[in-house]
Amino acid sequence: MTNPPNQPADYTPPKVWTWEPGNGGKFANINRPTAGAVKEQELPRGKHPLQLYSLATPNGVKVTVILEELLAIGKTGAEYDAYTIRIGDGDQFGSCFVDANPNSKIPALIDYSTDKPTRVFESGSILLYLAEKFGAFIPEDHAGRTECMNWLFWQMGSAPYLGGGFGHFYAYAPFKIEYCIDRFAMEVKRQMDVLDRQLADNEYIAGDSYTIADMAIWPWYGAVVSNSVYDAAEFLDAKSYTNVARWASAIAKRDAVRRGRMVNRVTGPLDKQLHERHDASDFDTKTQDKLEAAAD
Ligand SMILES: N[C@@H](CCC(=O)N[C@@H](CS)C(=O)NCC(=O)O)C(=O)O
Repeated sequence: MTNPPNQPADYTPPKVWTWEPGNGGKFANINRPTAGAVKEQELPRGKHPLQLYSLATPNGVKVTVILEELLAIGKTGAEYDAYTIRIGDGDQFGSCFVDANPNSKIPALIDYSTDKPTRVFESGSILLYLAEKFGAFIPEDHAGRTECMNWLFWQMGSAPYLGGGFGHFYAYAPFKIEYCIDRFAMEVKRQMDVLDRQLADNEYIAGDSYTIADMAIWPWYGAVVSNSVYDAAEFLDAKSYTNVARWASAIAKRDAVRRGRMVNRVTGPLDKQLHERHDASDFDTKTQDKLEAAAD
């Protein structure tokens, strides 16, 4: 293994680490070693009780998918307003966003239907909150619920190795470091194998029914097999995880998933981007825009 010129083998960490702005790779401009707001910034508020502040990253998509799924089964109380938080511009460090999520990361939800507005942050917590609030996508029996929680928490603990570990060093780091890529590729492949074995015997992650465990895991691990994150499907031999591929493609075909993926999306084809969502008809307007654009 060769060392890149700016990473000599004899690097010794100093006694006390200090921040050198710009040392964080692709996202250097938003990374910093402190928490809290850096600017006064209000959050917009729409007409529905549920207000979502997010972006269509894998963590953001989990929430728009459950909201669209809830609406699809007739839970009208799940109507929501979704606003885009542009993390590249530092919106997550605005004062009102930090009040909603002191961790300064999307997604953040505020539920105004409770006596005192309830803030909900961490995508796993939001999935659980909504599943419990509307009594859907979470098994009612204790054993089923426990299995669903097992996988929900599995995702929360595992995905940082895929995103912050593998994805960072494979796709975003300013240079390729074999040691880091090897370490995280091995772990991600192990995780894919865990899922593949589970899905060999189960239609969905936690058993026979589609639950918040699928909604949490699919945007990350489904994206590996469909090659929509890090362009690493070939490198990780993703096609060998045939059960994951079967499950991922079934979920991708769901109408609510198609809609949820569009909300707060600011990259990719324009007809797949819905920056703000306030009503189900916003998707129709989008289709209308697309037809008009095609006719031009
Ligand atoms: N564990 C958190 C992770 C959320 C997260 O990492 N969000 C990213 C986008 S996917 C973010 O907001 N990054 C902005 C930043 O780090 O400043 C969750 O699941 O909600």
